[in-house]
Amino acid sequence: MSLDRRNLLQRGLGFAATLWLGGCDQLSAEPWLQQVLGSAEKVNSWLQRRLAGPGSLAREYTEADISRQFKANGSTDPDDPAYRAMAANGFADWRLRIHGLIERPMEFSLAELRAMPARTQITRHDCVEGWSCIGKWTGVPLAALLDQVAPGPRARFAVFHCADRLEQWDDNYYESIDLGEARHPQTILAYEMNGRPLPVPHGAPLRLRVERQLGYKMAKYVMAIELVDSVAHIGGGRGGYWEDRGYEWYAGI
Ligand SMILES: Nc1nc2c(c(=O)[nH]1)N[C@H]1C(S)=C(S)[C@@H](COP(=O)(O)O)O[C@H]1N2
Ligand SMILES: [Mo]
Repeated sequence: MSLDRRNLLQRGLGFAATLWLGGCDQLSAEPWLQQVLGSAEKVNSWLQRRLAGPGSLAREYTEADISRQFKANGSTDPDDPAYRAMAANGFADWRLRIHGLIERPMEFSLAELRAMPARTQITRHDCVEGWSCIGKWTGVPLAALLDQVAPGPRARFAVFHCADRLEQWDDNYYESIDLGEARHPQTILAYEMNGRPLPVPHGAPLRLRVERQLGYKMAKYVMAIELVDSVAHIGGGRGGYWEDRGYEWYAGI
């Protein structure tokens, strides 16, 4: 993918890309870079969907590439009282609820998710604001959960409902992906980061990883997954918290 945003940056902005890969450098102060990212993004969302193919894998890295510090962004400490109570108790009472257009609505405790076959991947998280960090994620492939709940024939999207709301807005964070992306092998619900239980700033106890897309797709503090035929009736109707505020729904990198 020669027009991939990563390649574009690495070729055209070699020095910046080096910094970028080394840690979590803040490049958003550069207006010209934001322009490059903005226009590349439009090309990419078009290209990615047509050329990359449903099974293409995001690049995976080695242990040596893991960022020493991984920036936490957006909500970092939800103030919802029910969430706070669960966090205080090590999430022993937390349950992931899966509902909507499925044959078997189910709930999963953290222990049940941890007992399922896991996948670990070291990937780069790219935030639309212009920073990246590399981290190691372990969790349950979403495909395995879908197999258990059995989506019905009308189900097209998985919607992730989160525990947090950002200060200035009224609705809780939410995100959605289509079922093709949901069944992609690198789409996992992660409960570990860098070999430790997922910390609260990064979305404890469970966060989505959708490795071919930008950071805002990767819902943290996931409480429920709803299978729907359309996202029109959820939130502002554009499929996600930031999508309702103008970002692209397909946030291909
Ligand atoms: N629930 C929830 N998920 C979220 C956010 C948020 O504010 N709330 N921010 C998003 C954005 S913009 C990014 S870049 C990543 C940040 O993940 P991190 O804190 O692990 O870096 O989470 C995404 N998922
Ligand atoms: Mo982000």
